[in-house]
Amino acid sequence: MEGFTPWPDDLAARYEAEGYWTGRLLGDVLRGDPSRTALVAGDDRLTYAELDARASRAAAGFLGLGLRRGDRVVVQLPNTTAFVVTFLALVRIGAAPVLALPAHRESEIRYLCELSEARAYICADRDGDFDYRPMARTLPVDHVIVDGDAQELTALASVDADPVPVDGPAPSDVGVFLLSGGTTGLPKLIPRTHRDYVYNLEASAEVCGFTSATVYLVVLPAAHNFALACPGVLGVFATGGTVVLSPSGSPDEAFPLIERERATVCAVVPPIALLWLDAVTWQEEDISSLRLLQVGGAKFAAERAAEVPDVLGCQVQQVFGMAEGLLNYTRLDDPRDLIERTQGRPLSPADEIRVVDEDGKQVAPGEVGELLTRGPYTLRGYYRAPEHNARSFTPDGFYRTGDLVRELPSGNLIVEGREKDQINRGGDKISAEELENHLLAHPAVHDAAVVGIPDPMMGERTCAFLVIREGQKAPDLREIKDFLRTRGVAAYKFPDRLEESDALPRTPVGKISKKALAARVQ
Ligand code: OOB
Repeated sequence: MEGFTPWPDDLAARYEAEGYWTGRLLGDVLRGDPSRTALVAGDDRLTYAELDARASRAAAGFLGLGLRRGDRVVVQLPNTTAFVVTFLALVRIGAAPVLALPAHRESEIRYLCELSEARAYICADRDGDFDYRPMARTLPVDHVIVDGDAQELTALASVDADPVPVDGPAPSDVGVFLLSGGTTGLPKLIPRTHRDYVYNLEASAEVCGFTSATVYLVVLPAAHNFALACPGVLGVFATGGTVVLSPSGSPDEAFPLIERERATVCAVVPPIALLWLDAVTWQEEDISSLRLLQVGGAKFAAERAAEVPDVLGCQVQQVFGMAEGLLNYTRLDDPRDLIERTQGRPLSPADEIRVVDEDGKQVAPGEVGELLTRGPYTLRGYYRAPEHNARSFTPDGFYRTGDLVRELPSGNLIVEGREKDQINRGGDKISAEELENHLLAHPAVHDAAVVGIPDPMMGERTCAFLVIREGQKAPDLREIKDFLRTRGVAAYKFPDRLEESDALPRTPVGKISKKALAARVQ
């Protein structure tokens, strides 16, 4: 595929020879007993046989529409049966889903359709009070497919045909595109091949002890890597367990599902874990079936991690992962101290880790530095982004994560901070530059800079510093949010706080000093 950077031949040969890469495909992950429950979502309860049949029929339907191996399809669906069936059907025919989040709006979706030259866009009719259809009608794609009330558009339910033999993808094909958190003006697409993503989910399932007895509750968007494949929905399918979809992580929705389905595992971001630690005092449900709570996406404080076993009655696992690839997990049998204080260690024996200083030199053991990595499931380049790739990778193919870490003698990593210009708002990633560009488009704004400010619940919140044009009235936070909404920006990127400034502080080389700005709001 043009725009995709493959692994070099010598490493590819090694990953195959050492068994990391197999011939297994994403479309073949349904490996449970045909009569057992694979998926519970709303009123749906599907066995492996039923889910497999649904995916085969949808795959035939997509072929009937003219979608083919190598095509890209932007998929924006909430945690519903439709998401799971659509994902499986597309990967079976080798059309790669581009996994947008339900919170994305026109600015993000249009860009994703254009960058990927998507053939189709698949969405729900609505999400709360947001109607996806007016936006969908304006997108540059051949097919708009809607789950629910499709109006004059193509209904997802009508994309259904008798199964046909499928000339499937090759294991080395790009199977799915994930979204990067973003550090530049525009988000980036992460191509994940069938063989690297299958390894990602299978190895994760093994490390996390998933079996056919696992009942996995999904509370994060299933389109996010953590809930999809770490080990996530796909890791459960590959080991024959049951996936239960929850619309959100709110205890009102999640706890009754845990009780009813006897869920054993759940993956959450730290704000949800904190909420659950409080919620047990007022929620009445029995959540004693829970055996493992995976916490990741942002740093989870050691003190809070230590409370999980007593308060929620289950083990805690810290997960420090990224859509780009590398996954770090605390192991289920790690000493308590490592589980609480560290963000885990690399999933694979073939993951290569370097911790380096500003000059790219390895730091002394135990010192803080930037984490670089390469391995059998870490990308070698963002899709169609040659200039960005030149900066994001070392000449020998290590991905520069932008995360500052310390490596312990055990190999466990502690995340100490971040070098990239990104805000991590409770696991949601916001590119400062992307938001600044939107703010600069406001007629009253002369200059803008965005920084994260510490927050006990979210880890960080977003603070925007604005320099107002002479003679203009400064917009307040509500006006700025309305302005961003009209521009079609996802709401999680809206600033939480505005500060007016006469001028932005600069570093000696003339760049805006985010450190000085962050210090101002402390
Ligand atoms: C996960 O993936 P992304 O792509 O949304 O974000 C990756 C970034 C990391 O580079 C790091 O900055 C931050 O999120 N992060 C953490 C963390 N987990 C992720 N920072 C501190 N502590 C952690 N435990 O967020 C993701 C992907 C797969 C599994 C889990 C999380």
